[in-house]
Amino acid sequence: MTETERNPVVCEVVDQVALLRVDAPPVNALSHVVRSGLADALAKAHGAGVTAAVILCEGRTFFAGADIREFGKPPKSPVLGELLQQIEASTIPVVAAMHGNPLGGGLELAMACHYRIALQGTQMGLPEVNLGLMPGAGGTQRLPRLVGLEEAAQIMLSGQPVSAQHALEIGLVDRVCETELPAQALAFAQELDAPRPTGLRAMPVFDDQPDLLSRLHAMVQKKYRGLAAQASVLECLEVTQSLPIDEALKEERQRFLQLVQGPQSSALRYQFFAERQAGRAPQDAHVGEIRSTAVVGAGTMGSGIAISLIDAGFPVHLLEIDGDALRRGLQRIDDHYRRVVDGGYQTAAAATAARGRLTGTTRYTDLADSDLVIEAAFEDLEVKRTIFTALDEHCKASALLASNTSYLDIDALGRITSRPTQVLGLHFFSPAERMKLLEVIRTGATSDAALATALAFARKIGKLPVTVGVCYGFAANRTYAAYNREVQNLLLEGAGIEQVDAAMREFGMAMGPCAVTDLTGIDIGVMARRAQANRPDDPRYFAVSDALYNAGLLGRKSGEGFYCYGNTRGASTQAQALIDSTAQGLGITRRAMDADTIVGRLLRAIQNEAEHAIAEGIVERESDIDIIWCNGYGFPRHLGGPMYQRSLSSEGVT
Ligand code: 3H9
Repeated sequence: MTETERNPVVCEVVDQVALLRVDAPPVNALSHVVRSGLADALAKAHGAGVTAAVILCEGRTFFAGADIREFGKPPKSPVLGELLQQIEASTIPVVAAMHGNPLGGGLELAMACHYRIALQGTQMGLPEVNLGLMPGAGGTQRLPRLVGLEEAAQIMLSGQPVSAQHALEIGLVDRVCETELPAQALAFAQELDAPRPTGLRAMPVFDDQPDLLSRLHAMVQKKYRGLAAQASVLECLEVTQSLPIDEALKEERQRFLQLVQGPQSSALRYQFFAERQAGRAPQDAHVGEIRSTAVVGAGTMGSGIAISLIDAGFPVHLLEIDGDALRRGLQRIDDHYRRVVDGGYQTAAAATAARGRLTGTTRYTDLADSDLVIEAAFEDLEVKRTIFTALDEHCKASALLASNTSYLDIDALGRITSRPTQVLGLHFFSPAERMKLLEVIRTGATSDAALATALAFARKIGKLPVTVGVCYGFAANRTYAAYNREVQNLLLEGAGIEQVDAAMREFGMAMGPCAVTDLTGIDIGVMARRAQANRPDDPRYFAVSDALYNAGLLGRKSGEGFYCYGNTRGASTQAQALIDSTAQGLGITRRAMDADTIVGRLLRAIQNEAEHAIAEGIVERESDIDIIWCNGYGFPRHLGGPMYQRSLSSEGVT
């Protein structure tokens, strides 16, 4: 700790128990100043003749992990592992009193304590894999000793947190309290008479669970293919089985350090900070309260949006133009809840509670009290104009009016209302109830307060918002169209359908672009382009899609598109013949193409279009494009995104 750094750790002695309170906002990350403050406070507690010590945190959470901003910098003593060994070796029992999100190094610290008490509602875990890392301060050794190998592997490989209740059931915590964590932790500490050596329990071994290791290997191969962190977690569990704990901890640290320096962790850490930056509200903007909401349009998108809102606890009026359309929408929503309950994804009680928050209506007057209305009607400017005129007439003056349009001019929609400052776009991705990405579209007139309110709301419904400006297709569809346009160029120039898809899958995309187009339907893009005012005057422009559309090859919905979906599978010979004849008609000389060329050209297409969008002020920063691609279009997060890839190649890294 330097002299200018505030010591975030305060130690007070209450009834012979040392309370070590840490206050390092926003999330009590275990930075150097926190680690050294804790080490000093613990040493002092020992000298104060106390019978036990309790470590607890102020603010919203117990330590949310190591300080990610310190990764890649030279480590400063005490490193986390050293502090944890000091805690574990303490001659007085140490109790971790947890609330909020004890994660990563935070949970590792708690596991080095002799006892753990958690406030109801606490979510704890080892999410290092989400940053391309593995636990590096004893997590791989202490967690299996507490909860067994299978549960520990599950927690570390998935990176998913577990609830306080579950933690109690598996032995990760000793007690769960409903309220008053500090007082409860103090009382708990006073009951103790000796430290319990958690770290020195015997390590469970794979030999006692014959098929566990092979199941875990199969999982890593299949579910986490190509991910260095998950592979490393499993290898570490395997090779440390027979090592004494000190050596096992060294082995773990080595692997952790290797991962920190690796390309996947760099990309994932970049993603972590980019995600938080993308939806940042304008400074000092007033965040309004959203209590009641409405969705206009009960089609697939509208229903999905309504589900997202009611699942997050918001009451929703779902409006349709007539009773039949409304019934169909409500039926779709009921079907969704039946599926998720049957599949075990949601409890029946939670589904019933969510469904109870939804009211169907055909009357705009029912929307009078809504704080936010999201229009998700047919993609036609005239239809949307009519809706916005009605909304402006019936909704209270303070209500925000949002459109879920994918392409249309939201400035124009704002202008027909009496409140253009409160009009914006909320562009959900399909399926809206599952996809995290949300483009928040700010028009030229949207106020800072309206934007900040929409961004806060987006977070509350569990979405990942990215703020963009108004242009045809905004940032996501605009760059995706550029990608798709280049796919068509490649097909015309000689690349095969399966070859393009295989190259992109091999690169890491969740699906190849031709298969995606078949899934969404070739007609969707054709219709959108036909409605486009300034269609580029280029005969190649989506010539392949037009040819397939004219021949009735619409994709999965028609049984054939780029691929066949009937008895015969694989690329459609008819589609290939149409591509060949279109290329011939355009006088294009076809040539063989390799995977590197395909990947390189497709990435450049995205990057170039993104450059234009940034230059026009539609997108603020390159990382926003990466967030869009990784969360909207299946770009692998561990590769950082298309713009991140470009920054690597300009540095000569790839
Ligand atoms: C680890 O622990 C390795 C160890 O095994 C071994 C070490 C040797 N560090 O997300 P929010 C910032 S790896 C630094 O918006 P929420 C974040 O950038 C770590 N900063 O809040 C943001 O800053 P800003 C394992 C961090 O309430 C602010 O805090 N731990 C860290 O929606 C608020 O964050 C993790 O992976 C950090 N560790 O969610 C946990 N965490 O305001 C990562 C957050 O300037 N964190 N910040 O944008 C999270 O999952 C969420 O932040 C959390 C709160 C759930 C805690």
